[in-house]
Amino acid sequence: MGLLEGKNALVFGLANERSIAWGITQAFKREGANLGISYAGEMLEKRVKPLAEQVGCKWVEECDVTKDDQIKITAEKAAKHFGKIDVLVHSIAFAGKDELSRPYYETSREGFKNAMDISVYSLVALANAFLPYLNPNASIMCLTYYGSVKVAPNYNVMGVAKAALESSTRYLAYDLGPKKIRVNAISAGPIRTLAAAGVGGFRDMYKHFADAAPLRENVTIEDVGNSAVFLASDLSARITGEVLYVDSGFNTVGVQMTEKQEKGE
Ligand code: NAD
Ligand code: 0WE
Repeated sequence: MGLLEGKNALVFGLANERSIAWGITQAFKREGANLGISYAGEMLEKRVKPLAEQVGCKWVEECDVTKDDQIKITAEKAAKHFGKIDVLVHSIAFAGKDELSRPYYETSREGFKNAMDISVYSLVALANAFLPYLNPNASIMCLTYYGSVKVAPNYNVMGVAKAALESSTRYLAYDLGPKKIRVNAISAGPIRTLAAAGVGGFRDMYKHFADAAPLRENVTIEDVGNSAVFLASDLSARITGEVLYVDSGFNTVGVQMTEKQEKGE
């Protein structure tokens, strides 16, 4: 028996087979969930539809989370197709190129608003719109990154957005707790996805991560998928408002040294 047998799970933020959303979708499928997939932009349709087919997903809807009307329509369509929803995954973030390459103090008002709107407010908007259709014991989750807590060079406004996303996770968890709906965040280590492509210095940061993390390994979308199964399932029944690190232990290390330095060579 799969851990998510009979649960209706919606995943937002699938772009391609490298997406964290894809790792989560596949893990949910393995555990027996009924899947729904949402993506943004017509351009992604030809990439997302074949992936949805691979996991036998019949509900594939386009939804730009900056549009209140699209979110509302998507929630209504989901309710019509699934009845009630048990799991909602938010795997969405965006900041303009300038915001991720120029110094943080040069962040424009528009760039700041846009990053916060897509990467933070969208979780609030989705929770609100889907609330009437969520089962008791439902689980909502989002994806975050350590750049919310400590400075990750160039992550800039995204770090500020992730701090707000993690805080939103706690406030949503507080509000929805009495309804027995849980809200958590997964803080993943760096993964080579579309959102990481073309990020200046990502390659070196990715390599450094595996050298510095206690487990000495990079994180995969499969790793994140498995942790998402835990947060989606009743195994995590009393866990809410939490940030779960899936990062090979990287965040626990305060002073980083190379093996040579450790040995005093
Ligand atoms: P990805 O590019 O595959 O996914 C990001 C998704 O956001 C895309 O599907 C994109 O279409 C969607 N999106 C952007 N604007 C949108 C909008 N207006 N409406 C709806 N969807 C929109 O990259 P990913 O790395 O899988 O990112 C997924 C999540 O994981 C993000 O929240 C990201 O911040 C987080 N995360 C990524 C890493 C990493 O290293 N890749 C690490 C930790 C956390
Ligand atoms: O959350 C993310 C990705 C966020 C992201 C990435 C991009 C690149 C392309 C949001 N918006 C955009 N917009 C683009 O135009 N990560 C955790 C991956 C990531 O992104 C970084 C990182 C890491 C790690 C950006 C700068 C520095 C480090």
